[in-house]
Amino acid sequence: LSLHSLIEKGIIRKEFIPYYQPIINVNNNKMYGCEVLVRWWFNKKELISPDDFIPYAEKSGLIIDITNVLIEKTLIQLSSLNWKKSSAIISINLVPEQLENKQSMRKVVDLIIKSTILPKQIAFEITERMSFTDLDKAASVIDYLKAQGINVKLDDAGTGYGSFSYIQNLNLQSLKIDKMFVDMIGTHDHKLFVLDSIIAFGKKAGMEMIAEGVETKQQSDYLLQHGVYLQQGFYFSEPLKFEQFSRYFKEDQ
Ligand code: G
Ligand code: G
Ligand code: G
Ligand code: NA
Ligand code: MN
Repeated sequence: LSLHSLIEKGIIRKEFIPYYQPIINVNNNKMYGCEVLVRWWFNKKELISPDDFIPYAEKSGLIIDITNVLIEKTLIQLSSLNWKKSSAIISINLVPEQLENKQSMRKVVDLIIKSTILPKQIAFEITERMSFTDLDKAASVIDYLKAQGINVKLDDAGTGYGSFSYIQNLNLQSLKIDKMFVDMIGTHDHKLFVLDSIIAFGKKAGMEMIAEGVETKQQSDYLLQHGVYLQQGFYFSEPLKFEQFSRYFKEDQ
């Protein structure tokens, strides 16, 4: 069987499951929210990492159905935690192609509205690693989401296609600072001017900033000193399966 048909089968059998990585507000050590990261529970017996199927899923367009399964499960699982009572954000990855497709985004918005999770508790992360084919279309879908109360974050900021033009043309709420730049703290300090510039840029743009891939106290402290208090990474927690994440969530409340 080809990867294509295996993924199709996985979609029908809903084998794609969410893992959750906490995002911490270092100012008060409370959870700001979480990022949803997909895993493939293949044949219900083997856990497959996204690196082994996301690139193909993105190329083939199968990512759209995978994400729909993922969102459906996420809404069910997090509703069961009475998530609505918290003010935490649920951040979901989308590829540019998905965001350009208003009809498919409408379906996702309908799922959210029907759930007990509030639209303002949902955010979409849109990666800069891939380019939009139609920036105007993307801009109009982002405005539609905004009108519903859903925010959009620029993921992998600084690594890909034209962050400056994205930010000029799209109504984005947050910048997720890529791990690549965080990695320089304490290892390549002479390169920190890049990270510092991204932070200065985000501040000027009035955007919320989230640092990704934070692995050490030194990195966390540096980011906090420079005003980036929303942080995500192994220093705080790995992506957790639902059972573990629900314990984490309850302790945080
Ligand atoms: O979870 P992990 O760090 O192993 O993810 C590896 C890669 O897969 C990352 O680049 C991440 O952005 C991507 N990824 C994880 N979950 C999703 C998803 O639901 N949708 C998309 N498009 N990418 C995802
Ligand atoms: O949503 P669904 O019930 O189809 O998800 C499959 C089940 O398998 C979930 O309950 C999920 O928590 C569980 N699961 C996911 N990954 C693993 C794993 O690595 N090992 C085991 N034993 N169960 C897992
Ligand atoms: O592309 P995106 O930023 O959405 O993907 C996040 C990826 O980074 C996931 O695969 C997640 O498991 C991984 N990740 C999250 N925190 C850390 C970290 O502190 N260190 C490393 N090496 N990877 C991380
Ligand atoms: Na992401
Ligand atoms: Mn990211």
